[in-house]
Amino acid sequence: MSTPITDSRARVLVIDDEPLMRKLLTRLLQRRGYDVLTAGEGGPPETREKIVQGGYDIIITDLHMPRLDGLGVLKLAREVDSDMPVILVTAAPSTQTAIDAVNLRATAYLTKPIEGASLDTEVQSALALSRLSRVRKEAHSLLGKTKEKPKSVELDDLDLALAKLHMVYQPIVTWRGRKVHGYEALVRSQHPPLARPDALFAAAERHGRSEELSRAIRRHAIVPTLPDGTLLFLNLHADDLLDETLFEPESPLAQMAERVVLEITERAQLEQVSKIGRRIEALRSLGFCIAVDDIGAGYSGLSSFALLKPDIVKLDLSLVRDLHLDPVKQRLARMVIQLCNDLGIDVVGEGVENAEERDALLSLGCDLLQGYFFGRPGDPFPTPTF
Ligand code: G
Ligand code: MN
Repeated sequence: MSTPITDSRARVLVIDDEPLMRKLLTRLLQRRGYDVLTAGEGGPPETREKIVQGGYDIIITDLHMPRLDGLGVLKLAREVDSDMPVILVTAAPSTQTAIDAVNLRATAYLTKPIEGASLDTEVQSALALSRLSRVRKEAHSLLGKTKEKPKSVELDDLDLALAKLHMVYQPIVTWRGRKVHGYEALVRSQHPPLARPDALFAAAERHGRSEELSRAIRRHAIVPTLPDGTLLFLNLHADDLLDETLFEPESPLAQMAERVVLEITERAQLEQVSKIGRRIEALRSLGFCIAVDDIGAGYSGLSSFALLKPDIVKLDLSLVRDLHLDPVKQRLARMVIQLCNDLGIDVVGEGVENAEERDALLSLGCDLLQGYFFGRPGDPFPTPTF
């Protein structure tokens, strides 16, 4: 007699284009006490429908199928339910499909011929894991304040994300000059779970690897093809100010310091960085310009002006959004811009999405502009539209 499974009558969706494999898997699973649904017989539309309909606890899918293959199934399943366990089976394993499977968080990657015992183990642990994540989700929505636990696979995710870093560049234009003033370098990763910079930074921080991430960003940001006459704007994390390598005169970044603006976000907890004034001075004497980023995002008011004595100030996009419609925002922006004019500080308006916001900034005396209206972040180096 086969071992009884704890979760009796769990439902398995078996997807395979070969009738014989479907039958084999079905028999194997039924003998172990699972209910089995099948798909694959009617081609992709039918398979898609069955996946979307739900009514199963786990998917076991063949990898190589015409049109909708196993990775396509996995992608679709992730859209339907990000925690759905999906086991891929293949007679022809390859490194690339295994990597893709990891990136899409496949639960397991099994090679045919399938052994009953290993299938059993995989299915049971997959079901337990998905139940666990459902319980956690429920607890989270019930209690509201339970912190998202870092996923167990996250360290692998972070490694993959770091291996797949790249930079995109967004133009900052001078309206008066109708030309590019500089490019802001923004980090991206091609590893989907950590593609967004905020997720990436949070994961790096949890694993104590912020410094490694920041160094990788600085390495990647420098591109020899930076167009003549333009500056490179680079975001710094507050903790980067504690990294000695940032202050090394022979570093590739310092070598081009005269063309680099280091952006320090106003959201940063700068008070916690000791001797901050001296560190900023050291950067300045290497030739870097300093910008305060995200002014108006509402963290520490204007105190960072005194601390950083910036060369450039960047107005947060929340302040720019609908600026033409909002007298309160206009007043705040006008104050910042006037103050900066008096101090000889350049102002960049960020997140400009339409002509009205552009004109509102121009009328307040802000000539340096950045936003989707002029150009989205892209491969080095996008040409803006005016
Ligand atoms: O915090 P910081 O200003 O460095 O962040 C810039 C972010 O704003 C980038 O992720 C960039 O993609 C985004 N961004 C740039 N321009 C626009 C815009 O016009 N609208 C919106 N919503 N986001 C923008
Ligand atoms: Mn920035």
